[in-house]
Amino acid sequence: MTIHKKRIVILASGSGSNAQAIIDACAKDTIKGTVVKLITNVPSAYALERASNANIEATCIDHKTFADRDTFDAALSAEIDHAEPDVVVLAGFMRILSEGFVKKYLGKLLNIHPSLLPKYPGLHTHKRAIDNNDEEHGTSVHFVTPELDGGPVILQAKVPVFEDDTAEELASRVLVQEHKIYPIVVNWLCNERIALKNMKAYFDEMELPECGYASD
Ligand code: NHR
Ligand code: GAR
Repeated sequence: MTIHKKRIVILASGSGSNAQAIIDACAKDTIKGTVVKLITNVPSAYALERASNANIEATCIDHKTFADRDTFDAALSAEIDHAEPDVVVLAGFMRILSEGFVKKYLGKLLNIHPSLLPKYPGLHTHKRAIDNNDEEHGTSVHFVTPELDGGPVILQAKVPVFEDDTAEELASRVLVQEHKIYPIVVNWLCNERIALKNMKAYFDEMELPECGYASD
């Protein structure tokens, strides 16, 4: 049987180290997929260079040049659809997406969020974990639904928080884990082992618990 590689589009806003981890995993065949396009909303995002270095089509759709969120989302969606993706990956993508956009890609759209969801949806998660004296922190890969960072969790990874941690130190400890778990989950979606049904995440047809596959 021929396995058709899934077509992956990555959306990023910054450095793109998670995008790089996914690009590398595709190159090594640990993800049965091909990154066909990378799109940023920020012209200076280093993610664009990473994509061109890997001979992947890279485009910027600068949200600042659009009158409102809906026209930005429409342009973004048109650019994505051009690539005919099976999987759309948010990798450090920093714009909230409209309900219409999310519904169009429901079940194909993944995000990695730097906290142990449902803790700390939204921004500044590392600082919030430190300010609350949390002993552990981490990252969550989830299906994207219209509720911001509220979609069902597929996999999480934990890291310790040390007493004199700065937000930057904690962020880089979290990133190391992100680079490990995101390619795993992207591969699961490429292999159709995970699915979104009735806003719940399933793994091999089994409903996943609130904290995803590796919950304790
Ligand atoms: N869109 C929907 N509908 N649902 C989700 O779960 C989404 C989403 C878009 C992005 C990533 C998310 C994260 O992992 C994500 C999940 C940006 C913001 C934000 O407030 C919040 C969460 C996430 C991404 N963005 C500001 C905005 O006005 C801009 C902030 C900035 O540019 O620095 O869009 O954390
Ligand atoms: C990652 O830690 C990701 O979880 C987080 O930004 C970083 C991006 O790093 N995402 C968000 O905060 C989304 N709001 P990268 O650009 O090097 O992949």
